[in-house]
Amino acid sequence: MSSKLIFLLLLTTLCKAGTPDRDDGYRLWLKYDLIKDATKRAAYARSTQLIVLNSTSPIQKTAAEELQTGLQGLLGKTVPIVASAGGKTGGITLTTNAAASLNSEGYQLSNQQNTITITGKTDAGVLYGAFALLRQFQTLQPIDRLSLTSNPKIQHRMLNHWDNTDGSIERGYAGQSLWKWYELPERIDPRYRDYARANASIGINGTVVNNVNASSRFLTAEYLQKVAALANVFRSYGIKVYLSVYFPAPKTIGGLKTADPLDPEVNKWWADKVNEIYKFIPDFGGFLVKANSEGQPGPQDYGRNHADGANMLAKALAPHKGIVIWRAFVYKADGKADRFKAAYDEFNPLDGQFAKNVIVQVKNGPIDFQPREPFSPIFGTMPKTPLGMEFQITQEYLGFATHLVYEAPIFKECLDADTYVSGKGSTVAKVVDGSLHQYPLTAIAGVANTGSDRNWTGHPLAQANWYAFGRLAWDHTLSSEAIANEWVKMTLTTELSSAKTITDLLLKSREIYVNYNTPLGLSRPWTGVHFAPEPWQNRSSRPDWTAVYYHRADSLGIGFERTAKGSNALAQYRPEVQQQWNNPATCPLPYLLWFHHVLWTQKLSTGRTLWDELCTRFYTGADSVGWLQKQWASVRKDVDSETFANVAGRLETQQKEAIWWRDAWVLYLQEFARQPIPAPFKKPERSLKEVKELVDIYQLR
Ligand code: BDP
Repeated sequence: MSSKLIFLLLLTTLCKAGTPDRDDGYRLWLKYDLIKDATKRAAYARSTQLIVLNSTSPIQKTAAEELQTGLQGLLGKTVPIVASAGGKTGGITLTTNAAASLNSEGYQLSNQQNTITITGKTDAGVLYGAFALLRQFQTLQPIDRLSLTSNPKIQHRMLNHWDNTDGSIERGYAGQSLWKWYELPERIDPRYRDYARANASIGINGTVVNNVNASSRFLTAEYLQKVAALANVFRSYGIKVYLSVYFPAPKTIGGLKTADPLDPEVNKWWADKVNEIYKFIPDFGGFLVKANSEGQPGPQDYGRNHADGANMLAKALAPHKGIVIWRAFVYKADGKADRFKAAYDEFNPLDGQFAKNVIVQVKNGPIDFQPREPFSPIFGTMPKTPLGMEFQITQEYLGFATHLVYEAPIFKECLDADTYVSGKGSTVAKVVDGSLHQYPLTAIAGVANTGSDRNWTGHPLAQANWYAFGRLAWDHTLSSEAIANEWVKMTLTTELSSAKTITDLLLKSREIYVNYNTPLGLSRPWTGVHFAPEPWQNRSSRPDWTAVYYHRADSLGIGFERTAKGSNALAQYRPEVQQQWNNPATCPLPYLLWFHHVLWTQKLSTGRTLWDELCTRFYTGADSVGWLQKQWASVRKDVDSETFANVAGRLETQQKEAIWWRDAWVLYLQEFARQPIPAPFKKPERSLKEVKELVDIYQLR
């Protein structure tokens, strides 16, 4: 071989090693690629010569092994796990200390004379500490003076999977269910462990494995064995399993004539069933229940209320320390009523009536995971009932897997909202973390966006949403920006300027989406696949499942009047909150049409009329997708080629769809507003009829 050829070959290999290449996204944020900077590696190597594990706890063993795996990749060396340091310094010691001033899952990291100690009060604390330490390395933080204490603010940090027995996922956009029911319990897909690792690394400690629209089959012995097999994998990662239950199961699989929660036989059936579950899964977490909601049966079918239903299940679970998570997502098929008010109206009168091991899980907004909603008025108004938060990570209303929407700002907007229930500063976060009302039980759930796609979430950047949910569930005071930046560095690139560009693009993505999809407080929760807007949709089996019910566009204006002039839903909030939203002239624009029916010709604080402002938002929103594309193109050199191309392709689709959605709204609304598209924007190239056809084709797919 000529020396020239050898040189060329060498050059190609070097270039390949230097440029990230072909990453399928499977490893998520736990990539552990070799840290490029040799000085950094050497600095880290000084304190990572040993992993000292002096415990037989399976969770601590997991912690040690995770550290070993992580360090192997990041530093390129095998770090031995030993039972004792034998007087040597320069290692990592894992330890529990029951007296440590930490809460039960918190951890402390310290580095003294190049010896790192990870302290937890419990084994789980040690595991979270181990991942936190790895995060320090992955994000290239200095560790010589490491001194960090962190406690989760919420006890139950959970994913809710809306997965069915046939492998489908309700509102899932990343393939089929991760759980291969047909292979379980005999075959354990290695992916279950990787799922658990990812969750544990961000502090998630519970998983509801099946859909809230639950099949009774999950309560049969056949399925309990399958669920137990999953629990066996998750246990050493500190994760408990929960099941969604079908309320009439005593009838469907128990052979009883009723599922009345006050019936003694029904009570006995549930008690026996729960005992059986705990035989299969000794650390089973409990039940999640959707009842008397969207056609699901529940206690009201027997003239009982939600508390009766929840308490009956709670009684069965209490001896095993299991909990009931009862959902507040309810509304009746009443076209005259305001769906906004339904959950509060049903649940608020029940405050204080739930058993001790019940937590009521409330969606962040009063309607249904819209791109922007005001916080649910239930938060803050049930001081005697622990309230858990339900966020949606899967992008049901956020463009599925083709639109980029980084969700931390959605979660934060709700958590940071002030309920004013005990004066200024009574944020939703303080309700949910229990600090405001001293709730004995606290919980936060995210409806998962995971699936069988190789990269777990379909859109590669949607991994950031799973990550952000976990980080905020642990500590809601973290900023959206800090979380995004951390995720980018762990997942995509540690090159500072590209990491900053991607962080910035993530942070702006939600507002861009809102602009071309639901600006100024529009919403679109009507029935269907929930992808493209169909503002013309006016027929459905229920009036509150039509588009026109929500936007209320007419020849005068648009928006849902929820002040005293309309449904008066605003009265469900504290006066201080009402004051912010009550007056259309001062109501913040993002919430305007949530609460007011506003004239097309009304001048807004921007100086434009409502019609012009709507158009401006629709058009600039759609145009901004072009900006996202440009930003993404600029990071090409620092992002691996497969991920780069994957995101670039999706952004291209997003651009196309954003224009289509903008056109759907403006062309439809123009028929009411009867005004031209304001300059400098150009009339859509297609007609309303053409847009409708496009949507119809999509729905058929
Ligand atoms: C809606 C979804 C529906 C769910 C329901 C729920 O469209 O598929 O079953 O919420 O949360 O967002 O129960």
